[in-house]
Amino acid sequence: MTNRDTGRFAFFRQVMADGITCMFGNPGSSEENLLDALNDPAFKDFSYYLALQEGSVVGMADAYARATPAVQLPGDPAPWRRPVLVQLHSYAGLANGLGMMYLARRGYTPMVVIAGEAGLRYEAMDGQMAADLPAIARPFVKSDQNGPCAWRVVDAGSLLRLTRRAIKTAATPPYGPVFLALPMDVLDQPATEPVARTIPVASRVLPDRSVIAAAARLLAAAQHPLILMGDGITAAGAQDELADVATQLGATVWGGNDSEVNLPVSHPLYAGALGHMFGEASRTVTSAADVVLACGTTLLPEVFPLADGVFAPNAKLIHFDLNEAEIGKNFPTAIAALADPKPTLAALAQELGQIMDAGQRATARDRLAHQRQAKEEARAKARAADQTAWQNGRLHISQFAKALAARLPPDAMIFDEALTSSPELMRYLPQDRPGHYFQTRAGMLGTGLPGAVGLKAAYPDRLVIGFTGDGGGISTIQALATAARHGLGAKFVVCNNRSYRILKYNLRNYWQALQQPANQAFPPSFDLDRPELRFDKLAEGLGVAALRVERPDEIEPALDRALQQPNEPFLIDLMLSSEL
Ligand SMILES: Cc1ncc(C[n+]2csc(CCOP(=O)(O)OP(=O)(O)O)c2C)c(N)n1
Repeated sequence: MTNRDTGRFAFFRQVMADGITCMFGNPGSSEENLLDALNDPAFKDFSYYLALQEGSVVGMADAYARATPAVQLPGDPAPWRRPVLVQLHSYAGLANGLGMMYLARRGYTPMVVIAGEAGLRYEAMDGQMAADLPAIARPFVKSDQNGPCAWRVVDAGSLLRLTRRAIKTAATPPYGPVFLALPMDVLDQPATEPVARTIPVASRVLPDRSVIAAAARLLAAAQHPLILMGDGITAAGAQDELADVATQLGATVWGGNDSEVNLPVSHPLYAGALGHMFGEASRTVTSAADVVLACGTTLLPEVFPLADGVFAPNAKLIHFDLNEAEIGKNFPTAIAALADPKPTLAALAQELGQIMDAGQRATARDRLAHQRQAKEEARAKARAADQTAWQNGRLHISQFAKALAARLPPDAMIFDEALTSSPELMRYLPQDRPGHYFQTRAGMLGTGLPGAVGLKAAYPDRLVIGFTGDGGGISTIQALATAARHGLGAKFVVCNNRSYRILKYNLRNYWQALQQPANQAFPPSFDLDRPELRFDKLAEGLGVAALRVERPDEIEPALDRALQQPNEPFLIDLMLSSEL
């Protein structure tokens, strides 16, 4: 038996046979035999993206997987989304990566995380770094009917079986991260299993016609229909079907866990995301409806949700989702069905087309016209306010956004962790094409810089721009070194307001709820002005050229410089006001 017949080589043969071509990681001694195998010429087409802290490793991998479409390779019965492969080091690397794994779980990212262990033979010794890795990973991985999907390979005869199980589970909707612990001595044993192709479970689930018909009847008769949607729409590729249902009903569409382009932002019926913080803020929208169609979303994902009074007392809730756990989780439903949004919304649109009468259609058209006008007016007002802000001669984020928008090619990709700067930025930047705009999600800080690197790894030929706040940027600043090392020419913009500004907004809300004055002092820990964070200098220290922009007249030259070399990563440190 040659060395190449051992598990550490077989592992990569298996993942490559499944069409996985790269891995994001940060190495340690307990993965050394696995990484050593990668030097084999057989794996020369397999890329290892090194990131210098695990938050960055998993953040990059998450964005890479979000941007990577389903593909059909020879032998596949249908296209499917390959999970992204992540390698972390023992408990130490795994623990550092857990926050971003939570992001991947909430965001339904197909992801296989592996970590090495010194070896089963040391089991009784409790040596340095000994830890129950699957137990650490369990709360952060996808669960199936058998429980949380975190496993440990203890026998060489099941290495590929478990590798395939991990790939299949991560890649079967609803997607999510799974974990596999790989002890070194198991990987050093001969692999006895043949490589066999993995196939995820086909799950284009369409409910019975009677269920669709009942939902269509409720929606057609609604006076105030509302659609709540989330990233389950993008996971199913159901944007067109959603637009069709919304348009027929003239129903406004709001995002729940909405961080992808689930409906083009310019669609007249798209009203925005409900927001991630306060159920009280969402209630104005949710309680005004008499029939609510929820599809591909959690209800509701705020940090401080409302337990009661979310929906009107007699409102009817219809919930279609591929994640059974989300359906009827918090609120009673009138119709609840395990359903893939794409065929289900297509069937619903067809049914509505047949049953809506002339009066219902006319009312739906009125609703649409009214919503279109309200949206256009709000947008014009916001843009006018931006113009006024430009008069005072100070750098304003919307000025930068407008200048950048004028230069973006149609296939540019944007990763948005601009947080409090995001609304002004996104008034000008496109968010209409699925797969071209990605927002941060799940409350994990530091997704912006690694997010841009992950997108650029997935699409090296496209212009990728990642926005972050200074708080987010500093927490995963090492991502820049990955861009420099691997020649990933992503462009980074730090919206530097020298504060954790969102925490100030949220605390002000809290004061308001307690009827306290709004002009109190904020905790000093919300400020990032001491020491001054020089992102331009930090970037240069990590191998990325950078410029600081402090005045409006510096915007155009900075953009000229940033966009000059497509393959060169570049950072703009945008000095914004810290005012609320
Ligand atoms: C890992 C992690 N640490 C802390 C937080 C809490 N937190 C959420 S937003 C935020 C501040 C973000 O500041 P910044 O990125 O500068 O954006 P800004 O609010 O100024 O727009 C913090 C500290 C978090 N969500 N995750």
